[in-house]
Amino acid sequence: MTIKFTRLLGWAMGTAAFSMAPLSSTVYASSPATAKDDGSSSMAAALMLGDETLNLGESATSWSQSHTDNARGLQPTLQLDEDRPQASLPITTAAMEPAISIPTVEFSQESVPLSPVDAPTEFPLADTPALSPLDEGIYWSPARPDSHAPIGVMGDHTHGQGEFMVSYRYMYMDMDGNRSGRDSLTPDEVLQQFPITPTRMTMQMHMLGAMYAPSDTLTLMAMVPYIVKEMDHVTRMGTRFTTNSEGFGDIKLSGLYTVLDQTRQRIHLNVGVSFPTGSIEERDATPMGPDQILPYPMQIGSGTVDLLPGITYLGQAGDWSWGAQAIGTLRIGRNANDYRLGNQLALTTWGAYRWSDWFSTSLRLGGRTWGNIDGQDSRLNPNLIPTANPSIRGGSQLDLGLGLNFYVPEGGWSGTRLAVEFNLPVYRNLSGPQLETDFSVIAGVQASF
Ligand SMILES: [Cu+2]
Repeated sequence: MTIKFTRLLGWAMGTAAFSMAPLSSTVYASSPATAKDDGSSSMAAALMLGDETLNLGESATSWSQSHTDNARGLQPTLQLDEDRPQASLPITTAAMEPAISIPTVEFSQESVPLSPVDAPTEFPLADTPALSPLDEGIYWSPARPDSHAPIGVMGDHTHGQGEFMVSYRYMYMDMDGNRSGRDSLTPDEVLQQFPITPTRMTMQMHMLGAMYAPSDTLTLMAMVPYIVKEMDHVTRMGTRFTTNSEGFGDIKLSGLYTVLDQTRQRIHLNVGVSFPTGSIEERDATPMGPDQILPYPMQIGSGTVDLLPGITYLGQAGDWSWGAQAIGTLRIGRNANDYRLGNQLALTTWGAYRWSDWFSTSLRLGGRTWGNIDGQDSRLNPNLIPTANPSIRGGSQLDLGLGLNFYVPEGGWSGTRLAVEFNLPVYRNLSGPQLETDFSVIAGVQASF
């Protein structure tokens, strides 16, 4: 059997109409077919998707090879019949159902254009796992500096099957001065209501994170925080004092489950649980005595098992990307000290621009609303200091965040990320007197394997 194709064969597949953006695809033989010693023949084929060329590899007489590790997850099969110049190249992808299929064509020494094939207008997730494209194309791309949300957003992205990621974040939060409702309060104004007032608090958090994807649709995430708190106070008598606490906080485990991956957009569900590993027994010296139980904001953990349900949306177009996330914190029961911190709802949305393949900037709006404390630690006197009063702990805040994301696109450190985000409040409405957050900075490094 000998089949000789002495020139390239151009196969035009026509235009595929996708639901978001038109995309044209062309499959062509990228090398002449040649006869092999064992009597089979082979040729190489390539697929053009939009502006890109994807090498499908070299094929034998009857050849089928999985390419799920390449950019599109294509599984082409090229067959050259033995006695006549005929080939078929059905192309299936795991995320396309039905598959785009190029019909069997007869071709000769001349180029043979194919008649246009109707592509499906949408790509529902098939039974097979979603793809993890390594490059730009019809799917959302993880290989961009802006494919991770601003570093202050957690659980923003998923991973391809078998991928590991470790991360370290450092967060610094500065709370200077008190507020009630939308109005600032001076220390003297707070001292008219309470004998002691906090004047300033700082919180630092070191957070270690790990992610692992057992499949393309499920990513598991663990986060372990180490928290350092410091609070300055003044009393009616003019005495100033500072309390400190630090330790490992509540460990969070989450599953991120992809429910949509099409036309360069993704949606995943966040299902998380926070475990009460952080201390609610922090003590320090105060004017009341040398080893006093500290008020609620100085404790390290919540003391309760907290559910963290959420949903995350991501999109990309050209050099722009965007996203949004809603995450709730639902606390279950009461802790060992007979209280429960307020539930919380965090909503955030961001836009990012990719200036190069290694650098992007982002602007983010982050809103948060949280409730008062239910119950109370009987060792704390709610009339002594606002931070010990469970009924003035709730509030709402809106922050504007400016983020920088750096990404190593290739080489030995490929996939490593460095990011920083500065957040400034644009709206604060606190049940108070309560310390107000004036700014926060988050920096992080992430490495994938
Ligand atoms: Cu990750």
